Amino acid sequence: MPPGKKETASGQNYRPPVTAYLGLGSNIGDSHAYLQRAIDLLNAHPDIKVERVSPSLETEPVGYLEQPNFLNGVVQAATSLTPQELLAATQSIENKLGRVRTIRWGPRTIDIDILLYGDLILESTDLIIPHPRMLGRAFVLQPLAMLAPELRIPGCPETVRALAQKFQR
Ligand code: X6L
Ligand code: MG
Ligand code: MG
Repeated sequence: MPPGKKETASGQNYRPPVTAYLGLGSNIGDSHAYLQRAIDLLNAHPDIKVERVSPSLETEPVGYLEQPNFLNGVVQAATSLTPQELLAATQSIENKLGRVRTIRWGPRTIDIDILLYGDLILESTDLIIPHPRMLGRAFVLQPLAMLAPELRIPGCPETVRALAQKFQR
């Protein structure tokens, strides 16, 4: 039986929901509206239940600097999807909301990143969990700390609150 799958007393297989954290970012158009539409589309998926949403924070661009400020937020969701299925779902929502990939690290209507998937560590070619850039990024850690300050990232001894505090000034 694949990891995560369970068998019930009646012999049926099912996948117990996992708590996942998703990072949202937008810096084109009405970013508040894009974040909200992404949250609504995530929750409309039959196998994703949005449980909590962080405040949205305006953040300065990182990586590629000549672009507008971002609006960033984090969503806590319960999902019975596998990580790969969740990635397909988030990419489909990005496409639905007009995401076009031109400049690397450039402006986007919406970006949905899988930050955490339970306590899973996954390093496949197209999907790395925990998200490889999340530990050093205030635009991820600050909204995540507002949702789950006591959370620990797999492989990292500090709480999310402690990691986020390094960016307070
Ligand atoms: C050196 C090399 C220093 C690369 C930084 C950092 C690259 C972050 C990409 C980097 C580097 C990224 C957002 C953003 C992006 C966002 C804000 C990325 C991907 N996404 N800035 N920059 N919010 N504020 O969501 O995260 S591009
Ligand atoms: Mg991103
Ligand atoms: Mg992304």
